[in-house]
Amino acid sequence: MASRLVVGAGAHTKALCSRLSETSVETVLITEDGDLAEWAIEQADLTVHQADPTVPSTYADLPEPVQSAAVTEHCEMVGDAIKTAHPDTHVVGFGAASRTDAVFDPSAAVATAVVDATAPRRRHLAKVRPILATADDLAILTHDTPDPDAIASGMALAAVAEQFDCPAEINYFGSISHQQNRAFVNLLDVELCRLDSTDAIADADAIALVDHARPGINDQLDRSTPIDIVIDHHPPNAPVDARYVDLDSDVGATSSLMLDYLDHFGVDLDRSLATALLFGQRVDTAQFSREVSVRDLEAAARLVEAADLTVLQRIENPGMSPSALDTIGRAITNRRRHGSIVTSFVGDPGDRDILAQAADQLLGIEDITTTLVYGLVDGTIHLSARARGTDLDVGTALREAFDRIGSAGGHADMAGGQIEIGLLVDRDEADDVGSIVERVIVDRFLEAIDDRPVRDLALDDREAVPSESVFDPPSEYGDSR
Ligand SMILES: [Mn+2]
Repeated sequence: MASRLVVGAGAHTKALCSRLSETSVETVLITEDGDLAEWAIEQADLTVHQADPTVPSTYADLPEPVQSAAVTEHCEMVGDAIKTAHPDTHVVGFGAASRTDAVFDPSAAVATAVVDATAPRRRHLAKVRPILATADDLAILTHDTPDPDAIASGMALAAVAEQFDCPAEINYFGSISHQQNRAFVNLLDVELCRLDSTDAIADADAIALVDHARPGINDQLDRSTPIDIVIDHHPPNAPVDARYVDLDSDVGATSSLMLDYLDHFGVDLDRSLATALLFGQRVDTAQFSREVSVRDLEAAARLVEAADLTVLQRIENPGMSPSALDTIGRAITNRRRHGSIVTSFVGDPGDRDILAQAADQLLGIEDITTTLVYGLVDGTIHLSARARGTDLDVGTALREAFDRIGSAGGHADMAGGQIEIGLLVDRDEADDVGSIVERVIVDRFLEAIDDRPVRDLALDDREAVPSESVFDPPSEYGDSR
């Protein structure tokens, strides 16, 4: 069996032995320090030879291969002695040494660790500790109809709370109906509590919002509900009020932020949590293509190692129900083209999450940059819009078109909304609901787009976008006078 040597004396060498003996390679301590040797004899995973480390004969009888050696003192002499007995051993010397294979500087490593541990982000994370350490229990609330990022973030926060012996429950309003999300919750056995009223969480000692930031906005809480913890990556539209607030829009998913908490509080990243967080990231960043940052990718690199990729594959390819396929079929058949925009009314989609998939699907049509798919469920019109390869901000377009008669908004490239049908249709027109809905929705949407809400680019970028006039025909063709 291959072995690794630790050579030296003192507390520093002792600490090193403790750490290395936890690894799978057999650790052998070579020391002249009697106290250290005595301690080492008591250790189960450690072999010790009390001998002069500076002479080759000390190493002569060690069984091959001696894979590596960490030398904490007299590096040059010890290095020579080891190399004489075992020329292939990789010798790492602490401090400067010309005859070792690699140099390790413990004080630099400690300094780096101290800098990391006291970085602004770490100092901020530490502030959630008193809340979790003193709460009797924690109600974690996702946004309505939670997406994988919200659910995974809830799971991670619950794991952190448990570290503080604070029982935590993940709650949501709305439904989990998207096939992938259902597969996610089922395959990873996620415990979630669906709420019909706010009573259940009103009793909780502490409340945390994940993947959204304000009570009553995208959840069913009263707007005045006092909130203890907020962790979110969306830029807020208004000030956020809570005892602990972590708003960080540098990342593409709340799941990326949650890995910081697991690290900081030393919570074990188990397989199902890693799989959940990776799925949360992948969905929110559209497979790492949208609003993705280095921090997301660094977190993803670690999650990939710990996650169950077979389960992730099953979650991401759950198979489509026949009725979902029918709805997408209707979205394709009923599509209406307006230049580079496609709109489609699907009637009752059965499941409103299919609207988003249909809107994605239609975006695949040649020369189409913007799609709007909408349907009617229980007297409410649900809308889903997508934009790609255009400077149009579809979230703002949807808000401008429908916010007065319902609620609508979202990102520049993906957005959604809801409108109560009663606001659009009189009772005596009830026969012709479909065509009235189509007219009102399409007219308002196209009108809002005509006002062209562009994406919020930096001013320089915005000026660089070609103006419409570039595409006008030259005047000699258009003007005959
Ligand atoms: Mn998110």
